[in-house]
Amino acid sequence: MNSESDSPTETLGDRLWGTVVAVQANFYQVRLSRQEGQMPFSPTFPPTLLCTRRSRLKKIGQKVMVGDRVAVEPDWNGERGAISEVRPRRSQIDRPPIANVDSILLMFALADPPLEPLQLSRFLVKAELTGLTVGLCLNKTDLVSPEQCQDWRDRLQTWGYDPIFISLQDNEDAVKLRDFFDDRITVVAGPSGVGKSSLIRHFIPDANPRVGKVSGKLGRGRHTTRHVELFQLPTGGLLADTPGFNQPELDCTPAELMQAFPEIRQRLEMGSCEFSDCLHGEEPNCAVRGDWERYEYYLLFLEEAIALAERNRDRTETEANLKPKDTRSGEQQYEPKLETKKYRRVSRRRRHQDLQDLYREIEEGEID
Ligand SMILES: Nc1nc2c(ncn2[C@@H]2O[C@H](COP(=O)(O)OP(=O)(O)OP(=O)(O)O)[C@@H](O)[C@H]2O)c(=O)[nH]1
Ligand SMILES: [Mg+2]
Ligand SMILES: [Zn+2]
Repeated sequence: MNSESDSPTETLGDRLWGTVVAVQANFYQVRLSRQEGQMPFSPTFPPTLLCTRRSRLKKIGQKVMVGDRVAVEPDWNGERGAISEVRPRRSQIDRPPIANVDSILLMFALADPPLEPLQLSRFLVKAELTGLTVGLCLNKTDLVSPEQCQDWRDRLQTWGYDPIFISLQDNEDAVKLRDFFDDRITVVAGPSGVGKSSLIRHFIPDANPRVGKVSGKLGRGRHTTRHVELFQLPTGGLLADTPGFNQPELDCTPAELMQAFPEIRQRLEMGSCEFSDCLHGEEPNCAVRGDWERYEYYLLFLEEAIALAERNRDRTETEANLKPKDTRSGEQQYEPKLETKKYRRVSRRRRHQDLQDLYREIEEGEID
């Protein structure tokens, strides 16, 4: 691994290719891929170039987001660039909004904050639901005994995971993560205080991932909550820090939930349940139910998934058949609705709205 192998050489005519690493209002920071015969830090083409978006892309409504692979045409003597094409996205996550993410590294601490199996499971399930590669890193080994580390290792292996144990107090330790990060886009996620930003600072000392100061006006974390940036590792790969949160919402269907447990996947590979639509609860002759540690967590999450499915069904039925009508007395009543509404369009519009809010805040100087 070396810094010259960070991304494949790509050129097309006069255009350069690169990856968007940050978005600031209508400007994009693009990290360029190295061109043949060009030094990685050539003065003519710096490794990152501040770019605008060609108006043709604006006209066709082509958005540019962090993680996008883009073609860039040099402008103003190579000091600036203009994005002229966006490659189709391989993947996209919404929180934080990043395209082409390959993997999620879940980071937890062995102590301070304490490692809680239910919370860890919630994060693991949430990460598995994305369908991306999931890695698990347990930090702060310096705060626990080697025996405690070994106990966690054994326990998590029965869950189907092989965590990487590190302490960021030990300068050599984080090297264990390099192969996981190699040549891909990784999002580092996990609860607050486990060492996510410290990890990024460890690899990229001048990256300075922003640590939240509370913004007076909105009373919420400045930078940490919304600002998205990819940091380039000297050994290859791009990392995104995320703000810690403690209770991820699972919002999945029961069928999706089953697939998010390695223990269930493994049991279904070995045998099948009597009913093809088995939820692995009370059904007879279930191949999944049994004495495995996280079965009770599965049942707990299943209840949530079923409740969510019921809420969605009720809402769909109500909204499909009825439309709200204001009565003369000012009360709202429902009356049959003539036209059916497509719910997906609403959520897409809402997602779009989130980004619009973000841009507006950037322009208003809320986030920089
Ligand atoms: N003892 C010990 N402390 C650590 C280690 N790694 C990080 N810390 C400390 O843990 C605290 C939290 O670290 P951060 O990197 O800010 O944690 P974070 O995950 O980014 O937290 P949020 O941004 O709130 O989500 C800091 O005081 C770090 O110095 C470690 O390996 N051992
Ligand atoms: Mg942080
Ligand atoms: Zn079953």
